[in-house]
Amino acid sequence: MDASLLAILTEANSAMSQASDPAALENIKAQFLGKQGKVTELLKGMAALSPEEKKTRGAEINQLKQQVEAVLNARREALADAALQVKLQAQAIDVTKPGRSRGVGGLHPAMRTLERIEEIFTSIGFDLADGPEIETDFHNFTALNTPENHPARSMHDTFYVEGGNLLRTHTSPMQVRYMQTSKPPIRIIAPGRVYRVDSDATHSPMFHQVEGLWIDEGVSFADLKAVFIDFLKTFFETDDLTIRFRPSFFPFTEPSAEIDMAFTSGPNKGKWLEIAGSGQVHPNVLRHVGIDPEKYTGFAFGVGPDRLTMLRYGINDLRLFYENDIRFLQQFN
Ligand code: 2U9
Repeated sequence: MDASLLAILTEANSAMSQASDPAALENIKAQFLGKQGKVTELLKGMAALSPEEKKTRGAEINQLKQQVEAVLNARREALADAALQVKLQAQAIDVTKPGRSRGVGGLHPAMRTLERIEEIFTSIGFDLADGPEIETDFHNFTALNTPENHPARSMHDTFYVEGGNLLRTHTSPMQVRYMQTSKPPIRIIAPGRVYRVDSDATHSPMFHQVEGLWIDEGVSFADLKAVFIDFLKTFFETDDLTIRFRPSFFPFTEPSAEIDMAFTSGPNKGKWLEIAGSGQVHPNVLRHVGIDPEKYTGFAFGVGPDRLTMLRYGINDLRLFYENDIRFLQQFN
């Protein structure tokens, strides 16, 4: 190759290596290999040469053309490679990073309390009772010695559904059903949802109850006190409680008592809180399910677990239970 051809090659090489993207490179290619490019013009200029000269000059220009093409292809590859590297860098995934956590759900505080109460009572030999939330009048009221004209039966207090049935107003009908199909000794705990026509700042139309029942020969009010006081101490994980049984009235128990509890230390020291109802099962209730009240006696109690949950966790507003605000719920995980 003579000096003028080598100069073209050097010029192409330097221009192409300075092209910073494929479009610029294609422009430069046109300057050398395009229709009016420098190499093309050289080829056109051969027309005037003799056959002998065409042979040697043609070979030289072809060599130049091949070398310019080689430089072009090398630069094309380099640019494509650089572009790929940029893209890969942008899409890079650090596989050593920990995965994105999905977050672990937790039990609602009301359910935690229900499960805790169930655990405490099953650990001392109580069985779990279950039953429907839509109940008959017999299982919800009549069997529980509730008079026909009792206000609890009114439309203002009870949700009635088609066919004369109702949404259970307490968990007692589960125990009625259990007693209908089992013989004493009966030791059961009945947790679940109950419904009442009641809705304001401190009442929800649906709330939870847990009731307990122990029927056997010679079961007395003293047994009720022993079992329930022991339950409260286990539940609150302290012996530091005072408890009083305050005389009351329920159609299904006689005698009946409400159970109040006071903390003997801490911010609530000395304050009485009503936490349960209880009593000796009324003889009429036993008769309704075919158990002889001359032979068997028993006690029953009912607690509102939502109340216990509020006490245990220091929650001051019942409505927090039903708003399902994740910031509230996450505190119990
Ligand atoms: C049978 C016989 C008797 C369960 C009882 C109470 C008293 C009571 C309330 C406590 C808080 C309801 O959720 S609450 O508002 N319960 O006062 N419950 S005795 O008596 C029974 C249950 C079943 C067969």
